[in-house]
Amino acid sequence: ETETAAPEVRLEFDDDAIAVVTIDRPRALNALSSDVLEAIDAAFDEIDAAAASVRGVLIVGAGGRAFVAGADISAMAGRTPAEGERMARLGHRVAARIEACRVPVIACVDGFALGGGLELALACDLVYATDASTFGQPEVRLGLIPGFGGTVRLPRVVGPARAKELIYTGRRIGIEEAVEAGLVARRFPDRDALLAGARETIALVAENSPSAIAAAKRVLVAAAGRPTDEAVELEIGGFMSAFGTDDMREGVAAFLEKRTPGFSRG
Ligand code: CO8
Repeated sequence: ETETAAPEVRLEFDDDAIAVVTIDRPRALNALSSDVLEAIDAAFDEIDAAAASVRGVLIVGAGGRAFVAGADISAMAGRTPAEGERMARLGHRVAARIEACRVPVIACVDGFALGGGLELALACDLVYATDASTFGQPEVRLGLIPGFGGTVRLPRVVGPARAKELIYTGRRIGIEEAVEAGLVARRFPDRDALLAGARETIALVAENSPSAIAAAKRVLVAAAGRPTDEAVELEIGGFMSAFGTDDMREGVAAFLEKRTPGFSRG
């Protein structure tokens, strides 16, 4: 099944119940125009509607050179602060959609992940990338600052010192440094290996309880950046709720009976 959310963003549901969101605007290195962001948002409407039959989501960039080279710079010229706010809020809405998605979302980076492109990747659960990838927050070179979560999520992932260094210098880092910084969870020699690796991870996750995965993601997202006592309460709430699920009864019974659990889908 192939559906078109918009010409520049494709959503496909493949045979492995994986939703693939392809940003296909190669002439602008897949830069995020408002239309592209709206289309990603719409793609997540469809993914959420199909939730019970979707095991995970991959976000990829078309064209072979870029994941996403940032927000669309040509659309920024001459814009007012109010328009800038609208752009940033739209970007944050997309990030919130990704974080609210019940299944894991993997950013499959092959090429440039810059500015809003890195921020899009940071909103995903995992960043997998090829050796040909480069990452950076070059906004200050344009007289801007990150507007789609870079000041918020980057320091959580790489630590405040390295985040400040990246945001203030705007320099690009390669795969080695990105892995070492904890930005990239796994590296791959090329795009095929990247996509195969991402699918393999989704398949491994899908062996587990969907309700438990969704609950773990909800707690991880909600707890990020919260004080320890609040984060701990969120975890207790999620742990407690799990005791009321069929999946918990089934998972524990299956372990004790030495058999494979049969979890409910979605
Ligand atoms: N926006 C629009 N067009 C772009 C962008 C972009 N971000 N990046 C590249 N393009 C276009 C180029 O203009 C060029 O178009 P054309 O062929 O018509 O001239 C085409 O893509 C190919 O790019 P280059 O010729 O520049 O290719 P190079 O190989 O020479 O360079 C680079 C590749 C290094 C990636 C270079 O294109 C570059 O520096 N791009 C801009 C990167 C950048 O600054 N990104 C940050 C943008 S600001 C941002 O993301 C703010 C996020 C917050 C926004 C709020 C939510 C949306």
